[in-house]
Amino acid sequence: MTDTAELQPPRARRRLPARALSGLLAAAVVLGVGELVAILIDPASSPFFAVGSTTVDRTPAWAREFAIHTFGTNDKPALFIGMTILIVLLSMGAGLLERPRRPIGSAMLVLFGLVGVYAALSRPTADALFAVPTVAGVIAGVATLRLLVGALPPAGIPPAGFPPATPDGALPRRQFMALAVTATAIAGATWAAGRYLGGQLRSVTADRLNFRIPFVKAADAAAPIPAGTDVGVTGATTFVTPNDTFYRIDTALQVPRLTTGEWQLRIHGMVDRELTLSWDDLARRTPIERVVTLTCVSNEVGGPLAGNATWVGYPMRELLAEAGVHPDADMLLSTSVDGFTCGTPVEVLMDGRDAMLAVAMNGQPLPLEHGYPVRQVVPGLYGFVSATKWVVDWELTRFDRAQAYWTTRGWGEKAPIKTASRIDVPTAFAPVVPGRLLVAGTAWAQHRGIEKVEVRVDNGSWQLATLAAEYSIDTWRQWWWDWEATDGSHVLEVRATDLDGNTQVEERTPPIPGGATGWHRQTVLVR
Ligand SMILES: Nc1nc2c(c(=O)[nH]1)N[C@H]1C(S)=C(S)[C@@H](COP(=O)(O)O)O[C@H]1N2
Ligand SMILES: [Mo]
Repeated sequence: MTDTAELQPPRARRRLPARALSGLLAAAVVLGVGELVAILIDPASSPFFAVGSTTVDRTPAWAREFAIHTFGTNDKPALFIGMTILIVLLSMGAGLLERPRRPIGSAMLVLFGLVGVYAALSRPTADALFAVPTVAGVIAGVATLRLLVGALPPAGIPPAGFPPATPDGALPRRQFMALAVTATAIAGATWAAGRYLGGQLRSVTADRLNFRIPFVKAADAAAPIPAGTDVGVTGATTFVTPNDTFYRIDTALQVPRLTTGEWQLRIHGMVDRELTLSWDDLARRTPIERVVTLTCVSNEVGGPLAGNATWVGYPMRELLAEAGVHPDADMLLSTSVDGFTCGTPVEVLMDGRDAMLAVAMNGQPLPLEHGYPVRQVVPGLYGFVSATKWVVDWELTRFDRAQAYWTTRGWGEKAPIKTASRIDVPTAFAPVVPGRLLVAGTAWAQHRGIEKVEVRVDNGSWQLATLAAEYSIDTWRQWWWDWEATDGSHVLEVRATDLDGNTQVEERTPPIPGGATGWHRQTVLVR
């Protein structure tokens, strides 16, 4: 043992960084090459995004809630950062373990590759070719690792035929550096080319620029938004949410790119007539324009996951009637081009409310993140059971036969939006001076409508807030209340009552399975 240690070149331990770097570069080459090859197959087949998406799909409900609660709509960047940290650590480990005659690191890369292949093949839209980007990436990555580690002076006794390390390690070091720079360049170039060309090849920008918002006849237009739907207080929720601040929630790590030319909607299952609609078939129909407030079931009490927009679209009811829904079909299972599904009660879609296949949002073609070119908007239901973006398939089925994406993950089956209210101003712990103060916020109970909003201070008696003008029962309603603020710390609370007479309950329950309950509370420091 002592012998071997003595034979060890003095610089052996210093090579740890080089080994770790080798592993890191090998992993970068796997991901870069994988990304480039994926453009030939499908963006969803890229090893990085396939693993990310499969992680999202396999995330247990509590972890998703934790992620949304902690990171809000930044849950995607948070996932990417987490994945990157894990990849960096594992690949450095692989590099440290790799030896010319003991390719443990290479074996680890192959193992990670198997995970990547498994993830790619389990994408909802996958075929066998989805394995190719990861396999190509791993081959390139293992070659990179072998070359880099092979160029390092041996750490122990030089194997037969291998030149012993020069005293200063000059030659192997230069060779290693050259290889490392090459590997960095390859990884960077393939990744950049994959992302860039993938985006160009599947660009929908031109399609969206040429998109003509359907002309809505006066009789089918949304009623004008009266003055007075807004409270007009800085910090209070505006009645219409601009597209660029509209909350975005979905499982799509890469925004699906679907042109109007590629878009089709297949209607099948328990129907009299199967239909496949092209964009032109859809655009021939008569559009309606409506103002509807969307809400995410994951919204915590007082949370930001709700938005209100003017939508132009085609009534879902008419398309369902055309297909002829069987009387015993009670679920519309809608599928997005990326495989996400929603199960919506047929009854709700046929009961006369303005459920639509929306194609425009606030006077713009749908933004890509909000479902371009076609998404569903169903007043009164949470997004996860109704608001399928990039929708391409409708299957008429039954709740006792089929399950949608979130119901298989512990969420409710049928999910009407719960009555909710929120204090927007003053914000939590905002410094406030004593005197008259406007408390303002929003409240919603889509498709039932808001009857009243009440506010109380420090467990006092409930006071009626003033309601802003009502637009419709499908939209939220802003409110304000005059408060004579006195010195000290105070707790403001709000509760709303809908037009069915349901008042929000005090009991706090989490968003899962059917939406949070409880009163929004704001602590205010007055001095
Ligand atoms: N294709 C697809 N559509 C989807 C989702 C999704 O993950 N994928 N999420 C749903 C959920 S949970 C909500 S709350 C709404 C949010 O719509 P928005 O992002 O336009 O606000 O979209 C719904 N439609
Ligand atoms: Mo949601």
